[in-house]
Amino acid sequence: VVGGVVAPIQAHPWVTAIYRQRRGFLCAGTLIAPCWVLTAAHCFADGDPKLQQLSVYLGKSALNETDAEKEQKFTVEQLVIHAEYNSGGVDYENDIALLRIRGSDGACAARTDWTRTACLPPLHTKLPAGTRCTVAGYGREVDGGLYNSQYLREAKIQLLSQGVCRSNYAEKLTDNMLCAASPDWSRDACQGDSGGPLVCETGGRAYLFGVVSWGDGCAQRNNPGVYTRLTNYNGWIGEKTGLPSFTDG
Ligand code: 4AZ
Repeated sequence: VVGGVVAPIQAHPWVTAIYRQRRGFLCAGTLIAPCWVLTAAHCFADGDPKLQQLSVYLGKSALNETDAEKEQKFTVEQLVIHAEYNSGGVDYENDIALLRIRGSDGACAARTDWTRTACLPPLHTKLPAGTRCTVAGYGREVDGGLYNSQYLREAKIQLLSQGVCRSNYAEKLTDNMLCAASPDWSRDACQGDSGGPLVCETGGRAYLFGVVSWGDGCAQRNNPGVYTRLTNYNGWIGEKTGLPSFTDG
């Protein structure tokens, strides 16, 4: 996150850190049900990883520190990458994937002070441009930086209209994507934040509206951050998880 501030995991208790054996931190994700983490399909773009190579952590405020009291660790039982990822010749189209997680005791995530599920928006929710949102992640603090942030960070940004975003990105932007930026272009998601949450407030409650997906650089004028538009995927998430609550709103 560029232009953000350090945030304790309690402030974003659904944030998930996904690691790949021997490569270290891979991507962020968001816990949407005790057994299910939502992330970006492009995290797995360089070939399907062996599931045994993945590990998933909840309750992590710092990437390179272990706090056993707060953390929960999981293996991945199932990886579901959207079948139409990158379809129609459009990069990052349907940039969404699900991980089914399992603890060493066979259980899924337990709710604690540091871990809870994020809510998906009610069906047919539409948010106006200017809606206030927060992006969180462990990614780069500067555009082109070499290292991820040691600590989880957050930045307040706002939704852009699809028309304005299209004037920036033209055909690269589809209706399955949404754009957000800060009015002065100083705050944005960046490399390493992929898969993490964009949470926006509507009706006095916060919902998961986006998955960090792509953008032209980070915090560059007229290059907003682009997110997978989750309101288009209630049906897909319901179908893949078998949890009817997502489809029924
Ligand atoms: C990336 O490389 C990436 N500014 C993620 C988000 C953004 C740019 C790049 C948005 O994963």
